Amino acid sequence: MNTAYIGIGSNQHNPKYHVIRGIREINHLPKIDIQKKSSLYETPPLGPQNQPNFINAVIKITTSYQPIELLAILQSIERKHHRKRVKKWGPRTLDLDILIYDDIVLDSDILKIPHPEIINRDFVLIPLLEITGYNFRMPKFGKLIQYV
Ligand code: PH2
Ligand code: MG
Ligand code: MG
Repeated sequence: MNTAYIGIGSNQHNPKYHVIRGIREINHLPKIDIQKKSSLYETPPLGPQNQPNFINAVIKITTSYQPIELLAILQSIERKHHRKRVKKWGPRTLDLDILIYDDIVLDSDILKIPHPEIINRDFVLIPLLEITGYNFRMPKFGKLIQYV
């Protein structure tokens, strides 16, 4: 079994609803079990400012899907939420990003693991650390904050 962390975001049409529904849909998948859920955070948009605030969260899952399969499954859930890929960093009904997958470091065109922006985004880091604890060692980036 593999462990992964998924970042969830929405800022369209009742974003809290999309985040909660998205988590529920992930939990219903046969090869995924949700282990932990962060709180839901309301966050100001990164990127274009003329869009609503986001609701963000992170979940920890165990799964027997391999990373590329997991990506395809998550994209199929995004599509169910009528996610349209219109504009980079623009508004979205549901965004499901693989943040971390075991200790894998992957740098392909369609998928980069760990997500390259994790350490630059408070709306990812804060919910991630809420569920991992501050002693979490992140693949590639190393230990975020070391206890002394
Ligand atoms: N996602 C983006 C662009 N900007 N801003 C916030 N606050 N939260 C997000 O999830 C987010 C964003 C593209 O994926
Ligand atoms: Mg994203
Ligand atoms: Mg995405």
